[in-house]
Amino acid sequence: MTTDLIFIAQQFNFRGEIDNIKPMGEGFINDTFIVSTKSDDTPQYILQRKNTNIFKDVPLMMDNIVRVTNHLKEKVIILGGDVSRDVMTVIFTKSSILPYYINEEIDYWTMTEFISNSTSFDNTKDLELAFEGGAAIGNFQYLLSDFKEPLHDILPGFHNIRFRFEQWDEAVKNDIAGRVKAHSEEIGWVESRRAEMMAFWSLIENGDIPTRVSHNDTKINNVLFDKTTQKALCMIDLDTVLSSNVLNDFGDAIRTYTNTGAEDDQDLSNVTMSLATFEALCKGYLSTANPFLSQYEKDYIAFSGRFIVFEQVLRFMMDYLNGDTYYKIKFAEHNLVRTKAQYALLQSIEAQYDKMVEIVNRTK
Ligand code: ADP
Ligand code: GN1
Ligand code: MG
Repeated sequence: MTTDLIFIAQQFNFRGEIDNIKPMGEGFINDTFIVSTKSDDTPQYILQRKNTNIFKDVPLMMDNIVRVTNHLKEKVIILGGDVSRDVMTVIFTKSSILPYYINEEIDYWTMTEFISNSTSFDNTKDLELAFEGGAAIGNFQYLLSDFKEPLHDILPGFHNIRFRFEQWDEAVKNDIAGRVKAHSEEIGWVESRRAEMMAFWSLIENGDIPTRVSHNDTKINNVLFDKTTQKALCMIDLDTVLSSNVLNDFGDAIRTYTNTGAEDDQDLSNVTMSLATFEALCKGYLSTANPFLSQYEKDYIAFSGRFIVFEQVLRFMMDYLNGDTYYKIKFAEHNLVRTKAQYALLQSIEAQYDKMVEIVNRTK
């Protein structure tokens, strides 16, 4: 395994000599490794095997990422920032100058520069971090708000709830894993919210909420922070950058920043939405996003949390009904546990929704 990883890493045009390669991160989709180099003067690198079950066209995905990071770099230079730390840097292969390498097993590998002295968090109770993370999401969207080139739609229907309900209906009908009968309660959680979610979705379909470049996977460990100052540096994990809508990003931040428990907490009494964290996140986000957001977008900022957490309940439960084929699981009922924990979060958000709206109105 190690020999393979070294061989694969060596296909890329990085600086320095490899010292070691170790697994890294908690992602559910890709396999991530950190490549350390022998000298302190050369950077470390992130090597990833992309999940081709999910990302069916890695070359198109990497084309999106290269174009978006180039655009971000131009902006960072204009604004006098640090291009090596305020945006992710893609490393190309030595021989073909491609942003991916395909090995004999037809796995797709990519490399980026490890941003020096950076760290990420899997959850936060720290209000400063929530503010910083929110500001990083808004800034990412702001810097890309003038990116007008079409992006490849590499994940058709990713946050499209009409599409997700079509997949859901298939999953319930086919009942591949034979789990439908025993789980009518969880299925009911999704069904009872179908109408309100489709009503929200009509605002996207009729263009009231505009299409923009967004990240689409803004969970808290996809923001990098400076290890020393704890200031946010940039957004990473750009696989899901799409022309979509910015509410997906704020909604996923609500989902992951404000949860007082874990995404897969077995003790549901741990899982609530922290209103204080929501307020800090909202202030941070609007500090950078206010200038470009439309009134309609601002009006739905609080609802975006309900939308994305609902979608995640649906996606985890659907994967459970499908026999656990999408998300990596650590034990047999993991997707069911995740579904219940996300549903507890959804209920907590619903119960505090009026207060969330008040906070947005005070802040925007
Ligand atoms: P996954 O798709 O598995 O979530 P990520 O791209 O988010 O993979 O990487 C996993 C973790 O590795 C991140 O949460 C972060 O801690 C770290 N990481 C990834 N890319 C970088 C980078 N360019 N610089 C520093 N750390 C990184
Ligand atoms: C996946 O790749 P990762 O772990 O950051 C998923 C997200 C889900 C998230 C749930 C491409 O994110 O959409 O919200 O898990 N990514 C993809 O934790 O499906
Ligand atoms: Mg990630």
